[in-house]
Amino acid sequence: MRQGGLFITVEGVEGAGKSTNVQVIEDFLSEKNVDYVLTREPGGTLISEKIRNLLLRHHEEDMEAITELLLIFAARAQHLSTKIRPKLAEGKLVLCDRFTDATYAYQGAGRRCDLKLIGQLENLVQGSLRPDLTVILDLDPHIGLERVRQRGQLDRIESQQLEFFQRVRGAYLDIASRERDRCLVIDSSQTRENVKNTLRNALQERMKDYLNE
Ligand code: T5A
Repeated sequence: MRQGGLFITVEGVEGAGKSTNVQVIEDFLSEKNVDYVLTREPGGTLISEKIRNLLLRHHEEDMEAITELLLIFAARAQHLSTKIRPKLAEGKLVLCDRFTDATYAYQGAGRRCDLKLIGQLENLVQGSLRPDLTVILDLDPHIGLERVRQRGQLDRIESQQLEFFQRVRGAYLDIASRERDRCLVIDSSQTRENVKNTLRNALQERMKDYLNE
């Protein structure tokens, strides 16, 4: 891994425990005295958060898949220019709750948008920037959706059918099997404590060069 700025992303289906485990990663980084910035997608800046709101709210008219895809990349372009790139350039570690793997999983596999088009937008908006490390919290969407339902009302994307989330999960696992060096898959069906310990041990191993340990 390169020294200085480091880009870590966290992914998974709904209810896989991203928020729960982003906190585990933050605790780990704080213990190691790493200077990090936490952010999220869609969102992370004033304008990108407005786009997030547009994406997650229910509307009286259906949103076209291409509209959703372009809004996500619009939010990402703003986020990259005003936050992610500047923070990486300062040498900070950027921890981002979801990034472009989510676009391949949700818009690509879920909504069946053209993967080639997603790749073109990725290159246009990101240039060569890709995450250094991606934590994929893997969970059967049956369990994930049940966890989310218990939390309250479902947003526009959470309201999709189970098959949609099965395709999303499959896409994440495909990405992980193609990019083993970048992706770290954690079984999120374990207890919170076991997920936490597995994740901490894996981070310790994957980040030892960066941490100089
Ligand atoms: N999106 C995003 C796209 O479609 N394309 C894109 O390119 C991008 C970037 C918003 C939405 O945007 C879509 C995907 C999403 O639908 P989000 O806010 O990150 O993205 O969406 P959520 O998946 O809803 O994220 P949350 O943070 O709300 O949910 P989490 O992080 O998956 O789950 P968390 O930690 O809140 O846990 C859910 C519940 O489960 C419990 C927790 O306590 C909580 O109640 N839990 C466990 N229960 C039992 N055992 C465990 N091990 C547990 N871990 C957590």
